[in-house]
Amino acid sequence: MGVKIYGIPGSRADRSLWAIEETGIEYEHIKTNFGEESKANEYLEINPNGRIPALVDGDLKLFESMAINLYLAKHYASDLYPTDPGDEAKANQWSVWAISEIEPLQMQIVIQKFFVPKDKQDQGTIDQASKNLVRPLKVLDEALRENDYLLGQSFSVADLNVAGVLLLLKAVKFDFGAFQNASVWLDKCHARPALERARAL
Ligand SMILES: N[C@@H](CCC(=O)N[C@@H](CS)C(=O)NCC(=O)O)C(=O)O
Repeated sequence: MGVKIYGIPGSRADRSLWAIEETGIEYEHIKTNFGEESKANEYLEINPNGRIPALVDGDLKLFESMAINLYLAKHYASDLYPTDPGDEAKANQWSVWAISEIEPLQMQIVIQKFFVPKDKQDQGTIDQASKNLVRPLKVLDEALRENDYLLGQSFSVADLNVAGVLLLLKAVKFDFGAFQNASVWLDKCHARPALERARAL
C-alpha cells in the first residue's frame, strides 16, 4: 500500500501536495474537496475533522498539514529534514508558529476576500487582521535578516511549512513591502518547481 494524499489544489491541501512533490516519491492523489467529499463517512475514517489535507501511509493516517509535511520530509526527503536536534526543534517551532501566529489572522482576511460577497466585505476586519499580522511578520523578517532560509543557507521543511501557510496570504495579495527579507524569501520558496507541479495537480 503506497502513500495516499487527500485534498484538492487551491485549498490548504496545497501545503501537503507541495510537500509530497518535494519528496519525489510515487503517491496516489485522491482528489477530495472540502465540501461533501470531506464529510463522507469513508473520508471521516481518515480525518475525523472532515477537513483536507490528510495522508495515509500504510497503517498510518494523518491529519494537519504541518504534521503531514514534517512526516513526509523526515521519511521521504531527508535533504529537507534537519539532522541536528536543535534544528529539528526549530522546524517544529516554525511550523507551530505559522499555524498559530499567522493562520488565524490570515484566515480572517481570506474569509472576507474569498467567501464574503464584495458588497458585504468588512474592511474593518481586514484592516485589523493586517495590522495584527505586523508583529509575527516582523519576527519572520528578522529571522531571515542574516540567513537565506529559516534554518540557515538551504531550503528545509521549516521553510516549506511557513511558506506553505503563507500561500494564502499571498493569494489575498497582502502587501509584504514592509518585510523585504521575508518577501524575497517567500518568492524564492514559492518559485520551487515542486510547488508548481502541486498546483497543476
Ligand atoms: N489546520 C488544518 C486546516 C485544514 C482546513 O481547514 N482545510 C479546509 C480547506 S482549506 C477544510 O477542509 N475545510 C472544510 C471544513 O472546514 O469543513 C490543516 O492545516 O491541515
